[in-house]
Amino acid sequence: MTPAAAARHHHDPVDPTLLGDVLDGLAARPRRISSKYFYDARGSALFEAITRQPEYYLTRVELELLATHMPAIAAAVGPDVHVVEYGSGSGLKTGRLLAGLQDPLAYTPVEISPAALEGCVARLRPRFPRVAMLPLEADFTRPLRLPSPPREPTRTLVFFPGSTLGNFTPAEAVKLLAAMRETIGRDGRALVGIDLVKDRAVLEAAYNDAAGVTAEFTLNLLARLNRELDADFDLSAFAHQARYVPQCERIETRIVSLRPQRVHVAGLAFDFAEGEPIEVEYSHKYSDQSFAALAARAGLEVVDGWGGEPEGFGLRLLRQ
Ligand code: AVI
Repeated sequence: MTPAAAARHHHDPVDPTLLGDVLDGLAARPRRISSKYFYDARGSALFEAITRQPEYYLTRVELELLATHMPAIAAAVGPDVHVVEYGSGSGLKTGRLLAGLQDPLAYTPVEISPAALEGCVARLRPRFPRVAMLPLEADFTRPLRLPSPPREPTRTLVFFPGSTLGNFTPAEAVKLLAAMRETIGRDGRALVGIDLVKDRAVLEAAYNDAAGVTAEFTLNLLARLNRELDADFDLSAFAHQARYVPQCERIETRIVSLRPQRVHVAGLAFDFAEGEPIEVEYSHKYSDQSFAALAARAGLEVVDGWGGEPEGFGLRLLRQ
């Protein structure tokens, strides 16, 4: 048995979806593994650490926007809403939203991970005893059947902060926004955080922090594959690379092989040339025009917004 296999508990079953996606992705050209696989326990902790890096302005600015503009957001959204959050986050942004809205009726975090859902609700329940906590274990990229609040809400408000939308390709983002449109219904709203197109140096610094936390976050994917798929990636022989591609208005993150090498995953061999990349993440950046056009493809209209060029990040309110 390899050390990686020994480190994995015997009773931990291999996730067949992860295995299939990774084998397909490594066989493809260019090689590609989805950024959704970054978030094991260590990856989630490293992401939290990224949000505290001085170069990673996204989280800081979005929290400031919520602090400054919450009264205007609350007025635009109205009272007695059912807040539905896509993902369950750290709770910091959610706390600001729930504290600032007028008598929110219910809160539904939507997550695939039951542990993350439980943690989120356990953190928020004591702070918001009057808000019904109705967690939903589901994949938010599909239309959702929402749990019913104790009373009829005025409307549903989907909250999708963090520019997580930017991690989807434009086609996937349109599908996700269309699913969101179904979920909010006729009179609902969606409050979406988007990172804005800006100076290349600022963008690249945010994804190449000086402390190396983002590099560790990216390479943790290989550590996960070593542990969960009995792979033998040598983490010192691969490097994190994040570059802004202006034609596509996105940061593209890759894991690059530093030398010719053979890697095994679940008993299969993969040969890497020196410099050969695995594409792992897109982080799309938007202008007001490009975001409005994306939303329109999903049948949604931008009706309000907070944050623009000076802040470098925006919150946008959408409706059908
Ligand atoms: C979660 N998501 C919006 C982050 C981003 O900015 O694309 C993930 C991340 N990747 C590297 N740093 C942060």
